[in-house]
Amino acid sequence: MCFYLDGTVNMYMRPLEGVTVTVDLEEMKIIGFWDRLTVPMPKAEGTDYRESEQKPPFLPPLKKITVVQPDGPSFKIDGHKVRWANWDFHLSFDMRAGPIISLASIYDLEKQKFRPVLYKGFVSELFVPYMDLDEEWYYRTYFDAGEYGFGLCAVSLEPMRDCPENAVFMDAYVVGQNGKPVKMSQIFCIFERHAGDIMWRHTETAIPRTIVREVRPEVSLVVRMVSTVGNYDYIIDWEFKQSGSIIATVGLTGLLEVRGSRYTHKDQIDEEVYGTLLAQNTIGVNHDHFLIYHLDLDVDGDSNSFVKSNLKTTQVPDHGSPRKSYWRVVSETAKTESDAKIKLGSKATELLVVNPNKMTKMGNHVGYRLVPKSGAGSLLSDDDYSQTRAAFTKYNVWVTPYNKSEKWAGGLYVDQSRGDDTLATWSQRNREIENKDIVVWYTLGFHHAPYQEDFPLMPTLSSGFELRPANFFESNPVLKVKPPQDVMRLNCSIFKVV
Ligand SMILES: [Cu+2]
Repeated sequence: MCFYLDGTVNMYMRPLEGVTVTVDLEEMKIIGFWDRLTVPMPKAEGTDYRESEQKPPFLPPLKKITVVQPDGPSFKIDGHKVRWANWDFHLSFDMRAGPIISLASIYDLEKQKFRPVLYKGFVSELFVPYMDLDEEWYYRTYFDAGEYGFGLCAVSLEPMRDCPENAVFMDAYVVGQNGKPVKMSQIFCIFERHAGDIMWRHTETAIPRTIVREVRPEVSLVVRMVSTVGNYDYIIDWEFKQSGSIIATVGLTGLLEVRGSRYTHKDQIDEEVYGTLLAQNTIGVNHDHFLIYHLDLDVDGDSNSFVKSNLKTTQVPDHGSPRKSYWRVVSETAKTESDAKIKLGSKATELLVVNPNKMTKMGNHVGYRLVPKSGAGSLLSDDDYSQTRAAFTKYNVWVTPYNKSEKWAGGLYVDQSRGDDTLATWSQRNREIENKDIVVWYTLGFHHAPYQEDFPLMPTLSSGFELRPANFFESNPVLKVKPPQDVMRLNCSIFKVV
């Protein structure tokens, strides 16, 4: 393929469509040329490029600079307001939801202003049903936010262990049983993450006698809370990237809920035990963890639409091309709530929230994509009592018009609820959601069939989703990020094994 190179090495962004050159790589000669828009050309004269062997690139030696962030944190906290890099958002604490991220907006260098992205985001409910029918187990279908208080179960974070050395901690306050405020210390930590990942890179090896390499390391900001709801520890992270992405991650660790058993070996088991024999007389019971996030996106304004972009396989008629098939994007704007109920995994779909009133210079609607990391949904039947109460797990994605009373997906009063005030019941009204202030509800699920390594305390298992700009910026917003000073990271050997 041919690319326009004049003055740049960024060849792949400047293709010359329709021009094809055939090169014999053994001979290193051009043996054919075709411009499909004009009359086919005869074979070109061969040109020998062998003399143009590349020389190794010159790379300066790494400088070693000790101490991470010697001048203190790179972000500012003013009350609930957090300001870091190109992001600006509020962080608050809720007894039921834990962290609430609101008014998140990102600075657009080209437009020279902050543009809104996420009006409000939080964990609305958790549902943890166990798959054991025994009398003392069948009712274990926990709603960790509505029944226990996901925020109320938050625990103090340990510096240097739960959060890295550059973290700043924030306290939270709850209402005590006597109505007085009670301080919960070190509930949030906020830190800049240098995870060793790559923000973007390219090595251009196709230019004769030259190697061009540009790399930018990823640096992001993380807000973390840990909620220990009984046996389980949930690590809740909200991560902001300079590229415009917001990544929500939940890590599961802590202790399984296990049942005692007479069995000491799998061969002895001759009945349904609802789980895995993890150790002698110990069965880890099968269960799920579902977290539903309330995501009130305001993509460049509060009037938004939800778009499903389906990737459809298209068959090519005979002789149309040597290829027989390709896929194309077929977009569909959801008109009402029923159009936006999605079970992930059934087909290739891109999920977008767009602002139909704002376009890029190229004419694309500005938007944000919801990129899920897993698509687990409830496997329980609709007439199962616990499933009726947690009907929000029926779909991974729901979209509703904003309604201030619709905050808690399992209902306002969850204890002994009957499922008559859930996201699923509100959504039955099938309200219009096009070009409105909409809320996306995303159900993140884990099916947890325990394994022996989960015993006695399970290593963290994570999942999450990404809210990623989709034609929100005119081009890559982090292209002009400067390469940072080389930084030597903290030496792990200071953590001694005892
Ligand atoms: Cu689990």
